[in-house]
Amino acid sequence: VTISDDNARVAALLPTGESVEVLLFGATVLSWKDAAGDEKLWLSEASKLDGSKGVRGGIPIVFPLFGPPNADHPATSKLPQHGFARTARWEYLGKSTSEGSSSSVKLDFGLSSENLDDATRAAWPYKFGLLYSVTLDRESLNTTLVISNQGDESFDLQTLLHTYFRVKDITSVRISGFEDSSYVDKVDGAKAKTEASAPVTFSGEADRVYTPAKGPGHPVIVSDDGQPRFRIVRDNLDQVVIWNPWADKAEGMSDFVPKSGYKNMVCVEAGSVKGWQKLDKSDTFEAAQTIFLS
Ligand code: TA6
Repeated sequence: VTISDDNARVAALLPTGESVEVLLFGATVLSWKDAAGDEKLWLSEASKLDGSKGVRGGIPIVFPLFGPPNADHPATSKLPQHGFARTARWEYLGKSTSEGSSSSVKLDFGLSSENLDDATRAAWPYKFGLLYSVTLDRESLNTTLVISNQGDESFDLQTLLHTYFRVKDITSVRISGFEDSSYVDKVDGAKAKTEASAPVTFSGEADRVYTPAKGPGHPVIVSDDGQPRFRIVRDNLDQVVIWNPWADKAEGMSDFVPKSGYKNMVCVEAGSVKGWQKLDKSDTFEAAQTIFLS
């Protein structure tokens, strides 16, 4: 495990060559490479890496709300879109490793109320703790988030892992796992729809919130160029958001570079974003995704 000179990033490398890199702002996974050095995640060349904005790429953590703040949910209505976890500076808590034929490394990160600035604490005055573990092995990357209520008051939460996958060609991407599943189509006026049995394909902007009918244990498979590339298994994350901004929306995002990058990325985001999870005093909510290389 190496820690960058400016104390901004933590990187880990397995003896077999796989690697992962995490930015302390947001505990954002910036890079995940296989043994051949091939990058699995997309990262904009103009991403802000100083906490002034969420990273445009990698795996930003969404907490405690998904999407824009809304007066309908007063407790989170003063927070920025997707919450504060993706911009706050997390603490690196250490690593654990297992060696041998199934070598792996786990990096732990923490964020709690005490780490937040005064303005954020005023906007969302709850006492909480987040423990985020990033585990790399030869075939997969697991990210596990444990959310605990450390105060006396209950709070509501939504959370999501906003994973930007790197793909060769968005027009050849197929995503399966949503058979007969209901979804909300944000590009089409937030209409409620049901997916047919065919895999999801892309020919324009897509922004959909699926609730996969077969539950979180049933994998979502991302294929690219005719090959299955990623298999995503979820734990306690009942929704999957699919997002690609396409050309016009990419043009409008100052931190999205190159502008043609929408052809090489697709966001497949495991989350708990329908309604709210209520966390009572001393309770915890644990959620995870494991991405296997297919
Ligand atoms: O997860 C999809 C989404 O909520 C989209 O609606 C889109 O706006 C995207 O996330 C990026 O949001 P951001 O706040 O990072 O610009």
